[in-house]
Amino acid sequence: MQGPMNLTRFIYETQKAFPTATGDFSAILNQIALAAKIVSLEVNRAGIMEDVLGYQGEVNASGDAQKKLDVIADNVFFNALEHIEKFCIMGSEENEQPVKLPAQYKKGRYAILFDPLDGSSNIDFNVSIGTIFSVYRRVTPEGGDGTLQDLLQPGYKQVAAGYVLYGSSTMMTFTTGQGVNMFTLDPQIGEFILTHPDIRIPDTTRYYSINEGNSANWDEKLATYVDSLKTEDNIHGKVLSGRYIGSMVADVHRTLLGGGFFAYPSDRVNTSGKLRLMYEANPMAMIIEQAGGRAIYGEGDILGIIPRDLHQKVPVYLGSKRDIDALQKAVFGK
Ligand code: AFP
Repeated sequence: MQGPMNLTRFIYETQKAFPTATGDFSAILNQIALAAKIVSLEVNRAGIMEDVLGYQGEVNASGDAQKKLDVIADNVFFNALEHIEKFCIMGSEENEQPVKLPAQYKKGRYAILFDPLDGSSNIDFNVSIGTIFSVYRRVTPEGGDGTLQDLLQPGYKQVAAGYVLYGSSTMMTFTTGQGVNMFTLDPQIGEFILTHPDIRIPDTTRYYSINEGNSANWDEKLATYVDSLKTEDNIHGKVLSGRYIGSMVADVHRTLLGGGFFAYPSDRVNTSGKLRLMYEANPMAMIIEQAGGRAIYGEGDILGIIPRDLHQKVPVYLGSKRDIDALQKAVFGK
């Protein structure tokens, strides 16, 4: 009998297929999985902790609790990754500046960016949230500390990207440039098990995903396109259902498995949208493209953007190739 394909075995077998592999990625992915398990536990306990400590109902309780979890998750990821000597510099959505690694550790060949708890305003409502990560090969000379230059690379240079979804189950999805694989945490044994190998984003869908609360500020062409999804006059030839969680990891996860598109466009108020290029858009774009989909900012691909700032925002439209092709043609004339 073949045992379950747990994450460690998957990494080991994938590594065997590349005789020149150094094992760096194995260490990185295993430590990300460890951090994800710890954050998953914290997220699951968040509601109880609030009740037990009697914070509920206090004016700032929700805001504080949410901030606390953001900081906890940030520390958990940092602590899991700082000592493995695979990185030369880190970037966290929680920190304005690049994060240097402690002096006592050797500096490695990679740079990592992570958003430790994306969608955290949803915590109060027990809605799914997630962690997003993105890995680059360093471009500064090996040996010493990395710099901003190692982090500020275009998305097509990512060597790995992934997310962890803390939902009704905890799932870890990642790509190292050879397709996308998804693992589900078995809470009984504390292991991530491969449940969705080599995911391909479907061509057909029942859904579209965008915050229609902002539609009064949208470009007219986008409004017209989204309206067409509520009639049969669209590429799917049927009325679609709107699904919008407001937690990018959860919305992209559904899009990856269920097709269609997820968008956070620019509008008259948010002229570059809301999502961060380095922490949210690039890693999700790599995953979606590796699964056969497309991810654009408008006229061009997200992965081609030359970044200028660690926290810069970018409009995002990603999903099934057919849907993004149609949206790009209708809204951006390309
Ligand atoms: P928070 O971390 O503040 O909850 O923001 C989450 C997020 O960056 C992303 O995960 C969502 O897709 C997006 O914002 C939702 O934004 P809107 O609430 O404006 O729709």
